[in-house]
Amino acid sequence: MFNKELLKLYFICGTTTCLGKDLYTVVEDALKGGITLFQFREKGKGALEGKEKVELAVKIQDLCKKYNVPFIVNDDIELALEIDADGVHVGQGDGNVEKIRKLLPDKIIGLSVGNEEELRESKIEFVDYIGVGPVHSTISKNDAGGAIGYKGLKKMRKLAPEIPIVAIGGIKKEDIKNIAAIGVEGVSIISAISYSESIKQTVEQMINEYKNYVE
Ligand code: TZP
Ligand code: MG
Repeated sequence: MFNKELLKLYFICGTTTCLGKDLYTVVEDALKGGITLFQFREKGKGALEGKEKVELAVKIQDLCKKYNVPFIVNDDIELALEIDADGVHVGQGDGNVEKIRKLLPDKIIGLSVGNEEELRESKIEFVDYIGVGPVHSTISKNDAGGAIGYKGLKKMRKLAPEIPIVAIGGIKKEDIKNIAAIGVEGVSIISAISYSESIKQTVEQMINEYKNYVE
């Protein structure tokens, strides 16, 4: 199910991180532009819960299926199991990835890793990819750790040469060629996509940025 190409342009969003726009339309526009993976991250003040959360998740999961883009659930393993999502993404505090792998043997599992210490303490052999960052400071996660910059990202690439890495945190179109040059597999983005006034075009331009990077 997982292949590292999926990380190229990984869009993350929920109803609280799209400026009050309709999440379905936001995701549809991003899919039209060519995102390679989507994460449903329904979090923070005003986030949907219970039945409403499940119903929206199913709606967006169906939409992603139409575009053949895997649908990943942030944190909520129960929801992922209930709706048979393509995978989950968890943070350092969201449980033991070895146990999560047992619950979801054939699904995509991603883990956030913020720094070298977290990398040392993580059982990355049980996950498909790690999300490394924040690379830059971010407005989208209030408990994010300190920004590691391109330098920190490079170091993490060196320390973890085998596991697929997706960079996260404050990433904009202009960062993509620099991040690709570091040799990580992709970028995951909330606001630079969800806040855009022309999401489809922004996503297309982001995909194009990879072409500006010549090895
Ligand atoms: N984890 C680390 S930074 C971050 C998450 C979920 C937020 C990324 O959002 P943005 O708007 O692309 O900085
Ligand atoms: Mg989490």
